[in-house]
Amino acid sequence: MKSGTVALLGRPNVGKSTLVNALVGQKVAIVSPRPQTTRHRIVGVLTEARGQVVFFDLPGVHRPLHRMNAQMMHLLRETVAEVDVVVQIFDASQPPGHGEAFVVQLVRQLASPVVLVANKLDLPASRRHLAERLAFYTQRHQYAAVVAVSALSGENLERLVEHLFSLLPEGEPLLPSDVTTTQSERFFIAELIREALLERVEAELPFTTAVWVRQVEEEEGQGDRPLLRVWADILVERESQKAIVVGRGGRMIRDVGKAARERIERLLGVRAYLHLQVKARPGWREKPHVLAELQPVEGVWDGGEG
Ligand SMILES: Nc1nc2c(ncn2[C@@H]2O[C@H](COP(=O)(O)OP(=O)(O)OP(=O)(O)O)[C@@H](O)[C@H]2O)c(=O)[nH]1
Ligand SMILES: [Mg+2]
Repeated sequence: MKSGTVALLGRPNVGKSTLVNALVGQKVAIVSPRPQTTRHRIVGVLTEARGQVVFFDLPGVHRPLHRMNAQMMHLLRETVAEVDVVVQIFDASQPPGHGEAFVVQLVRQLASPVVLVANKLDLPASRRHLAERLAFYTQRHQYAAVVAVSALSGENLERLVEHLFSLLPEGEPLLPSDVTTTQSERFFIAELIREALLERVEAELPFTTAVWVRQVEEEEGQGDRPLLRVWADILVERESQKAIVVGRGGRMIRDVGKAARERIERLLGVRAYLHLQVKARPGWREKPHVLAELQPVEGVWDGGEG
């Protein structure tokens, strides 16, 4: 049996979380078209007859301008240094720039094998420029393997998994075979609310909002679907942003709540009531106690149903 850890490293928005979800075969990480969607280390587990891969989805590599972002980059560096294999992923539909060169600098400092993944192969711009964009990386680092995939369509993912299993050490599974993620249900609920929010807000709001689940109460529901009552705060930086998130006549917050509730119900196999409140917390991204509250509490969890 093969067993080990794999970290996903790359710029924001290249498709790390989409790829982890596709490889695990279940949504464990939220995805959005906004950069810096992932703010923590999210565990996704793939268990097969040939072994187990524990994936660490990570924030995208970016220049940190706030304490929160510095913590994100610290976690990222720490994680890539300790895993068995690193998957360096880039968006093949975009020309490489300084950011991509910086990611290469990071992997050049690592002792572990690095698999280079060109993602978004389904986009015509990726196919057109694939060879030259791969060369940008392969001229700068010796990769253990190179694969072009589409995390969205699933193209070539099996090849990537083959490479990963071949690079992982022999060993027994690290986690029980039915576990797909280790984040607590409460953290995942906060993330699903944030995902619904990220789809609906623009400009600086994706960066200045956070979701904190204050309380979850479980009651007996109908059939085998328990009823979850969730009280959550959406934090923003300023009163003016609060007005945007609430929306005219409360429209925006209602839409966010509805979308989040549907996802929570589908993914956790529950019925849910959400009580959302928007609160202005100036400077929350700099405050250690707020950042500590937003950490994913690890609790081994099999990822529910969907
Ligand atoms: N066309 C296409 N889009 C993709 C693919 N993979 C991801 N995307 C899209 O790219 C955007 C970013 O995807 P994420 O998975 O959130 O990217 P990420 O690297 O995790 O981003 P951060 O968490 O912000 O670092 C989303 O709109 C995805 O739907 C792909 O293979 N093809
Ligand atoms: Mg992500």
